[in-house]
Amino acid sequence: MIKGFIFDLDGVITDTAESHYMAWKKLSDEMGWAFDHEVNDKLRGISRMDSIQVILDHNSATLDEAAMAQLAAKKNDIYVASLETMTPEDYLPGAKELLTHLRTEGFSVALGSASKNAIKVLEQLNAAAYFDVIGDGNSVSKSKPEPDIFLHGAERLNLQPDECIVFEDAESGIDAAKAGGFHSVGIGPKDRVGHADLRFDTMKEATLFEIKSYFKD
Ligand code: B16
Ligand code: MG
Repeated sequence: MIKGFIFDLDGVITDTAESHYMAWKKLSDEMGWAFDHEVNDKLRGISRMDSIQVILDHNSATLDEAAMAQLAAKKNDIYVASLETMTPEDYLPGAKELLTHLRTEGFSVALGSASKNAIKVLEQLNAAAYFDVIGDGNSVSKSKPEPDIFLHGAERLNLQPDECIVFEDAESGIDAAKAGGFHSVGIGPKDRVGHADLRFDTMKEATLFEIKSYFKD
């Protein structure tokens, strides 16, 4: 029986992918690295340090750990500054409605984000009250596709993985949900999240009615 929901943040509750893109693009331009939306899509759901490694690999470049950390911090400063303009108007269509519905129906709800800026994003959206548990990039050391962030959420909600549905927009996020024994809902195209139990193109279609009809018993 489904008792809880665990939500990814970026790409499910709000669309920060473009803000991450702008920040990585600025850094890449300064460094003379190639970076485009196709590479940016590979960064969905993965940690900041894994992200810079993907960009380096794309450019056949190498840097030592300290230099990578320094550049990742620089990118983060640009990204965090861009979050200042985010407001409670910036939920993805349908996300706030679903979170509200889950609250009125008494489901347990956790956040399971790879982002170390998740609290800041929730503050900007005024979304903290929708979550019983907040799991973010500071909560676990192994990032998606490892299931740790979702297992952390389920444990804190006092639920078993098979009592929870994970919502994710990243291929690595659905992999993580499956590895942990969770039910999964993918938000986005088939070639990215087609391996989820249930998939919607956008959060707008992901109503509690649709979800309940699919996961009944
Ligand atoms: P930060 P999610 C992820 O958030 C993003 O999808 C991913 O692009 C980003 O690299 C990662 O957070 C780390 O973010 O640099 O803010 O710690 O989708 O897991 O909510
Ligand atoms: Mg995401």
